[in-house]
Amino acid sequence: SNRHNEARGALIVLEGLDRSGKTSQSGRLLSYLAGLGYPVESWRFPDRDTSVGQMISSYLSNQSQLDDHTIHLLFSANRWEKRSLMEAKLKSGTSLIVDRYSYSGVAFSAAKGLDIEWCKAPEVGLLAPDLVAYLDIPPEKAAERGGYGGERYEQLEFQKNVAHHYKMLSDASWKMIDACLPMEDVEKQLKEMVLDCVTSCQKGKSISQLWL
Ligand code: Z5A
Repeated sequence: SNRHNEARGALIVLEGLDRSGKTSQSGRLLSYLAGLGYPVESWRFPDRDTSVGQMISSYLSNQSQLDDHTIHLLFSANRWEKRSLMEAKLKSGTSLIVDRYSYSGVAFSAAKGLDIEWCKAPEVGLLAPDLVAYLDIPPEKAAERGGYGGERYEQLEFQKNVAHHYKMLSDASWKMIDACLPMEDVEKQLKEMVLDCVTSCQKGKSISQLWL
C-alpha cells in the first residue's frame, strides 16, 4: 500500500536472555505489521551471513578462539557493516524488527569482565532504537526451555551475569515484558507497544544515535 510511504520506519529492538522468546516474537510482529500494510523486515544480530558474521558464528560454536576484546569488536563491526542499509530502510519507510543489538553487545562482553565504557565506545554513532522491548525471564526458567546448552554462552552462571548487566544498561525508556507469560500474552503486549512506536515514527520523530 502507498499510504505509509512518506513516513520513516521504526527501529524496534528485542533484547533478552537466550531462550527468552525473541525469535518467536520477531516472527509474530513481522506478520502483524505486514498484515496492517506496513513495510517491515525482521533482522537479527549477529548477522551470520557476512564474512564478519561467519567469524562470529565460528566463535560461538566453539570452532575458533578469540580474545574477548577482539570478539567484542567483531560483534560491533557486524552492526556497523549494516548501518547504512539500516538507515536507508528506515528513511524509505520500512520498519525493522531487530533481534538483539548493541545492548547484547555490551551486556555479554561486560559479563566477561570487560569495562562497560570500553564496551560501549565502538557502538557510539550506530542508530538508536525507537523502542527497546526487554523480554524478562529468570535465567533458571530460560534454561528449562528447549535447545539450551549448545553454544558458548549458554551456561546458567554466565546468563545470570548477563541478566545483571542488562539491568545496569536499561533505562526508563525500555519496555519490560514478563517473558514467562504464555507466548500469546507476550505477543499481545508487544503488538501494542510496537504499533505505538511505528505511529510515533510516522508522525515525524527523528532518528537519533547511540548512546544518548
Ligand atoms: N551476542 C553477543 O555476545 N554480542 C552481541 O553483540 C550480540 C550477540 C548481537 C548468539 O545470539 C549469541 O551471541 C547470544 C548473544 C551473543 N548468546 N547467548 N546466549 P543468537 O541471537 O544467535 O542466539 P539466542 O539469542 O541465544 O537466540 P535464541 O536461541 O534464538 O533464543 P530466543 O530467540 O530468545 O528464543 P526463541 O527461539 O524464540 O525461543 C526459545 C524456546 O522457548 C523455543 O523452544 C520456544 O518455543 C520457547 N518459548 C518462547 N517463548 C515462550 C513462552 N512465552 N512460553 C514458553 N515457551 C516459550
